[in-house]
Amino acid sequence: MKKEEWNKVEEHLKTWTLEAAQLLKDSFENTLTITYKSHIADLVTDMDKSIEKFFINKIQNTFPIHKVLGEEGYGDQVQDKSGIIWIIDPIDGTTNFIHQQSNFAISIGIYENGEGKMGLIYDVGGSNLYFAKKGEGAYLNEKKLPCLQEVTLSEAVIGVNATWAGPNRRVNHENVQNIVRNSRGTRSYGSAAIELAYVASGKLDAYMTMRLSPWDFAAGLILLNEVGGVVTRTDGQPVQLLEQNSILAAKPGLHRELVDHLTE
Ligand code: 2AM
Ligand code: CA
Ligand code: CA
Ligand code: CA
Repeated sequence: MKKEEWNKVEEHLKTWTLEAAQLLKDSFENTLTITYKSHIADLVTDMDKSIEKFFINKIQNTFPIHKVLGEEGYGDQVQDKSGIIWIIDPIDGTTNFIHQQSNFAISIGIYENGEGKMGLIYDVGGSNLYFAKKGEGAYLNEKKLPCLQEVTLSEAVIGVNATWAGPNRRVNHENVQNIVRNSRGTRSYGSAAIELAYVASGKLDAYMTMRLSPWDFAAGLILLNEVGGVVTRTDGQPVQLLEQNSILAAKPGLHRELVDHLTE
């Protein structure tokens, strides 16, 4: 797609996001309808569904040939990476949205033939817009984000979910405990998109998590790419865009150190 067309996408993407964010803020006044998906900690509200439909409706009317892959399943059955695909998480951090009304985000990554072109993460409660365009850098609101500098584990603050610290079937938890002990500190925010945006903006030095879906990481990958962040699976292998992946996002140098610990 040509540059002018991408400019049009950017303009709409930002306008629609601010409209959707207002709908989310307005919903705090109303009673949410909450249901379970796969288990009791996997929640979905009527707002997750209506915000996804809001974006799909706008995209289909404005860019009819673009495809949409959304968490709540109202988009297209995307089988391959061809063409332009909007990968949408209408609310990332639904538990936070329900319990705290903060630390939840709208996350949208736009890919062309599998290549990340535009990523947006909007921290609705904090009114912070993280935005990146391939080759043009990443921004937090109006401020351009600097390239990430190398850091060692002993100086690093790492985003990690507490379930990792005990026995689990995915990683050797003793390796995770070594990382936790040898780091400066750990944090857990409950929104993968915000945690990836925090790595891109330097608030976290790394973020690692066991299993994310495309809509959780699609935007974050594009942001991190623009600031020199390294993102792989926790074993160091490349992330597959349309699959579930473990995710390890980190500053250069630290990423290598973390993979070494995790694969020990
Ligand atoms: P979600 O809120 O969009 O579902 C913390 O739960 C983080 O992990 C959130 O970013 C959440 O995204 C994501 N996540 C991914 N799969 C999940 C699942 N099955 N249950 C709960 N959270 C999940
Ligand atoms: Ca969910
Ligand atoms: Ca999510
Ligand atoms: Ca979601």
